[in-house]
Amino acid sequence: MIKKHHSDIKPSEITDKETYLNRRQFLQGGAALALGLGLPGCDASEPKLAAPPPASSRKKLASTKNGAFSINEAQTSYKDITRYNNFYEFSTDKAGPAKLSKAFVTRPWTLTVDGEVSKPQTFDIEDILKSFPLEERIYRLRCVEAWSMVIPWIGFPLADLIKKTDPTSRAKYVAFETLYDPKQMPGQQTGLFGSGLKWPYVEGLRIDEAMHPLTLLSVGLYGEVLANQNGAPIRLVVPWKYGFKSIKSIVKITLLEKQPPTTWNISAPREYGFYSNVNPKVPHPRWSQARERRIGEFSKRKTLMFNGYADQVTSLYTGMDLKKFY
Ligand SMILES: Nc1nc2c(c(=O)[nH]1)N[C@H]1C(S)=C(S)[C@@H](COP(=O)(O)O)O[C@H]1N2
Ligand SMILES: [Mo]
Repeated sequence: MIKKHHSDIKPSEITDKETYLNRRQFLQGGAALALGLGLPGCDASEPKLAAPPPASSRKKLASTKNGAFSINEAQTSYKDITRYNNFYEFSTDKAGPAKLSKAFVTRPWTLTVDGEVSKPQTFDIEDILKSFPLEERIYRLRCVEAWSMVIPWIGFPLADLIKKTDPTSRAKYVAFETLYDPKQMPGQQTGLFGSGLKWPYVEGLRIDEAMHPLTLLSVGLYGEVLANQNGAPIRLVVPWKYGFKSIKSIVKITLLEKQPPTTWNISAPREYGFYSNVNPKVPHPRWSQARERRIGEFSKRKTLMFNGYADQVTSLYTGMDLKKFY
């Protein structure tokens, strides 16, 4: 199982020697759990990239550029954004999701919003696309593994969707859930021999984080409908938090009074907290978070507090010890 999983990667394709040696050790030891328990998609090796999505599966998606919410940095190429992915439902390899999600069915698709709301609703994805004005926003995405990208997302504020359901005063947290469909998502079939994660993938935010104007539900990027490997048909984008908070292929959003469990926190609570704000001053227990490699660049750059969004989000955490609430 493990062997098969990595058989398409030749040592010569892996630039980082240490990663290769670790991987070999891992394969020899057969320690299936180790892969998943450590890193939310964080494996620094260079993957063997799949062919780009066929032109026939790519659809244009119109949006209005939101300059005020966009950064002015070179965008990561479409090729890298769609071929270097973390989507453990399909594969734990960076190149895997692009190859294994080609036949993923994203229509029909519904997204249910329930819990502490007076108007629980199930939205059809087609209605969502018609009801919410779509914006383009260029955001940084910083993976907990210390790489980053700059992505021109298309989407709309999560707050706009939540407001339609009329949250009650008890709504203090928001829980998110990815589709559970092992027939379509091979990574959900593997149990302990795959990523070791518990399915479905779940994430959570505090209600003020969820309602923050930067928090986006994304349905596209680079002027097109989201590729399956990027979380089609609808995924979250929380730019000041580590990438694993940006849950893909969402089917359910539940407003709650209590803090919900989250996939990576369940998997390794000492390493991944509920908040998971990008913070160069709080190292991961096994590596520094002070620097990152921008995909497509060679040298590393400094990681910015809250991934560069400190002006907008610092006030959400006033009085909180961010070492404790990591
Ligand atoms: N359902 C689900 N969502 C997920 C993941 C995943 O494995 N499953 N990986 C996360 C991680 S670790 C990152 S860095 C981002 C990557 O998003 P991208 O592939 O669109 O760049 O998705 C996040 N959302
Ligand atoms: Mo990540």
